[in-house]
Amino acid sequence: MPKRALITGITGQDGSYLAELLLAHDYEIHGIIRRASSFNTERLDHIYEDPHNPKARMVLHYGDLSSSEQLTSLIYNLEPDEIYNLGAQSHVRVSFETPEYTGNVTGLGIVRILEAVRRSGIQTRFYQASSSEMFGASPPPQSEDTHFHPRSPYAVAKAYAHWTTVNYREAYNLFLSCGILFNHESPRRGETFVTRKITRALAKILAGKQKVLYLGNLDARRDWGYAPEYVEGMWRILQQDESEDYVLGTGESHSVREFVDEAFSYAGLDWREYVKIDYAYLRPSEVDHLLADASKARQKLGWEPTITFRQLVRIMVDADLQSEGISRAGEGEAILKEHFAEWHQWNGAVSQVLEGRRGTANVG
Ligand code: NAP
Ligand code: G4F
Repeated sequence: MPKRALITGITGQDGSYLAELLLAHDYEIHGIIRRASSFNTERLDHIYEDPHNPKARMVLHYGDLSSSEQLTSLIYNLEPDEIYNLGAQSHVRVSFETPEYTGNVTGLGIVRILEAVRRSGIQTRFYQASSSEMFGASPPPQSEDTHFHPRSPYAVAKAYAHWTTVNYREAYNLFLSCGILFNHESPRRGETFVTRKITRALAKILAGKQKVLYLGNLDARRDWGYAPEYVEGMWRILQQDESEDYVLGTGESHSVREFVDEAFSYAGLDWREYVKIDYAYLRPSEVDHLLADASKARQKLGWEPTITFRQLVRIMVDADLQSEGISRAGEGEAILKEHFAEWHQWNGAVSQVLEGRRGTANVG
């Protein structure tokens, strides 16, 4: 019997990569998607199978983390072997504008899932997408033992969800694990996170569609890795004998300025001619420096990211150049070939997603 997984946030960056990885491991996947007035399954369309096909291994269901109704019935009816809670209002800057909504979805959503797990009595393994943002003002490097000092409504909500997961594990002896993941990026990264904002703007500048890139704090430092390697880490966390929490990150940090410089110079431009500061992008309270100490994941999971900062930038720039119809410098494709097995090559992972059969992967 194939394993059955339930994924919240399947339409997001990580959800789409995780779905691909689990399909490659022969899972049956159930994903929860939000009802929207326009299509929101762009990242999944390339792996979508018509549900009329009895062999379809990915099924999508409408639901929302702000309401128990569908979460509870899916957990009772599907009895998944594994549940990955990736759904969230995940944008830090936006959480300052929508703190109550962020608390409800990113924080309280976990209780709706864990109550259903506990009350149903099913045997399942649960993964919570915790975040390095929870470390906030705590100085680097940050590990599983580092004190949380959250600096945004998003981070506060994630800390609530994290401790709720730990509490349910201790109180009810359930298999519940948290991955405390540092920033991970890809061509599928949401367009308003800084890395993707930079690589997209660069491509548009080269295409003659944009003149200026407005950014906020260039001094912030992040530990940026490549998202497909992180979903492999999530999966490994749930394959362990014991449920525990793990930090995943590269152990190397760079400033936003360094990211801009690396991207623009790869495309042969001087970023200083295009980037301007817009104070609207500054945050009421900032996280200055995130840097992972992922030694526990290395030792216990055998997990170690292989894509370097330089390679990550090249993959992302190449993908955005391709989506603007500009011939890419070309290192991105070779990097994927060198680092990944069949499930993650340029054609399937990037080109097919860019071609986008927008909206085929919809229920209803
Ligand atoms: P993402 O691209 O923003 O995806 C978020 C997902 O959550 C989307 O599928 C979104 O659906 C869904 N969602 C939002 N509100 C929801 C709601 N009310 N009910 C149900 N689903 C909802 O985020 P990501 O980068 O893939 O990250 C995955 C998870 O890891 C998130 O929980 C994030 O906070 C966490 N995390 C991410 C990073 C990172 O660097 N990427 C690091 C640490 C932790 P729509 O497509 O409809 O918007
Ligand atoms: O790309 P960002 O918006 O990511 P941030 O805030 O680090 O959060 C991401 O990573 C977390 C893990 O640590 C996740 F939990 C979370 O869900 C999300 O995926 O901003 C990165 C840095 C910040 O310091 C920000 O102030 O870039 C700085 N920045 C400078 N200019 C900007 C901009 N960020 C954005 N989004 N837009 C700018 O124009």
